[in-house]
Amino acid sequence: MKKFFGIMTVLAFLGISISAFAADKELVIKSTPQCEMCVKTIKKGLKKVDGVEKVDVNLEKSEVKVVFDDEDTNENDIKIALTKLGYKADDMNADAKAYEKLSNCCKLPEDRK
Ligand SMILES: [Cu+2]
Repeated sequence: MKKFFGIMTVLAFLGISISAFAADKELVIKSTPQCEMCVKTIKKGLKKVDGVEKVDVNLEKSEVKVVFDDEDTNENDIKIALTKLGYKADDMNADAKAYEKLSNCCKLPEDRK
């Protein structure tokens, strides 16, 4: 029984120290959203990434703000996920195929037909 409590104490201590390392982080990415449809696409798409907790898209500033748990994901993975939706993420280019599939209004002004 004494041993059991010993193990429980160690487990509880580990649990506390692990949760102490996991922190919510905020990331602001320069991107290329054009309209409300993009806002929806980006929010829906990035929320599918494990660890992403909050997504805000600022159309005026062309910024995507993401709050994430750094235990489950990282800045690079989030940026890659954004490019796979068809949008730029800082210096990373949008995935060409995903970009091609975007609605006309969601493409960059110079690419609209
Ligand atoms: Cu759009």
